[in-house]
Amino acid sequence: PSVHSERDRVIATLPTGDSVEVLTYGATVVSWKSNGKENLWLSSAAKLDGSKPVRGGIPVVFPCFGPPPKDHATGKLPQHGFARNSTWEYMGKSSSESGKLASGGDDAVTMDFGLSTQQLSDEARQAWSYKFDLIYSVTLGRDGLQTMLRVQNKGSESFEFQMLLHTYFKVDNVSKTQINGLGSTSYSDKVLNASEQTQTDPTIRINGEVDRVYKSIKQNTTSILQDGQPQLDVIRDNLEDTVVWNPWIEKAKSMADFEPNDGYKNMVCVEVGAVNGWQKLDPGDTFEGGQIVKSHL
Ligand code: TA6
Repeated sequence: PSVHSERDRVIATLPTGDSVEVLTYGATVVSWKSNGKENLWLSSAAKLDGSKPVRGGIPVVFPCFGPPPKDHATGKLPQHGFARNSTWEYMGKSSSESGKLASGGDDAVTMDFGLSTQQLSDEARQAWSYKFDLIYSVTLGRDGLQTMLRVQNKGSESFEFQMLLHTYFKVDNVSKTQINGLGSTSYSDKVLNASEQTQTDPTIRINGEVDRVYKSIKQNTTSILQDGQPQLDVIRDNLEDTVVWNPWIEKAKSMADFEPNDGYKNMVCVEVGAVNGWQKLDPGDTFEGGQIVKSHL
C-alpha cells in the first residue's frame, strides 16, 4: 500500500487500485474507491476548505448527535458536535492490528487521526470543557473500509457523549435501493415528529424524505441493495444504533451545499452510531466503536 499525505489530506492506495482519501478537516473520509468505483456520495458544492462540515463522505459526529439538548452538558455545541468541523492531526500509519481488517501487508493499511482538547477552537472548548482524546483509525483493506473511533476521558470527571459516522453512500438510483437488516427494530421517525415506530417490513425503500433513528438493533449488518443486488454491507462494531436519512426533494433544495439539487436520487445515508441516550465515560476510561463497510461491486 502507499500513503501520500499533503497539507490537508491523506490518500492511501492499495496495489489493487482501491483508494481512500481523508481530509484532516473533520478527519472526513471524502472518497473510498473499490474495484474502480466510488462508494461514497459527495456533494459537488461540498466545502472542503474547512469553512463548514463536508456535505458527503463520512463526517464524524461527536460528542452529540443532532441538535444537543439545551439542558445537557453538550447544549452549547453546534448540531452534530465539534469533531466534524475541527482540524485533526494526521498521526501516520498505525501498525496495530486494532481492527478486524488487519493492517499491514499488501492487503490493508491503517491511518490514524487524532483530536484532543487543546486542538479545539476556544469556542468549542468553552462550550464543552471536558478533557478528552480521540483517535480515528481509517483502515483500507481489500475487502472493505473500516473506520473506528476511540474516545478516551483524559480528565478527572466523567462525561457523557454520543457518536455516529454520518456516511453518505452513493447509489445509482435511490428509488431502486433497498435497505435490509433493520426489520422489527424500533425507530424514532424524525419526519413524523420523532414518533416511535417499529420497522415491520424487513426491507426499507426510499420514496420520500426519510430520517429515522433505529435503536438497539439486533443484527449487526445492514445491507444496501440496488435493483435487488447486494451492493454494500455496513457492519456495526460496538454500536447499537443506525440512522437512515434521505433529504428528498425539498430538503435537498434547502441545503446550499447539497448539489446537484437532484443528488438525493444518488445517495442514501446509513449512519452507525451510539445515539440512543448517552454513553457515560469515567476518568481514564476508553470507548471504541465504528464500522466495517464491504462493497460487493
Ligand atoms: O443524520 C440525519 C440528520 O440528523 C438529519 O436530520 C439532517 O439534519 C442531517 O443529519 C444533516 O445534518 P447537517 O447538520 O449535516 O446538515
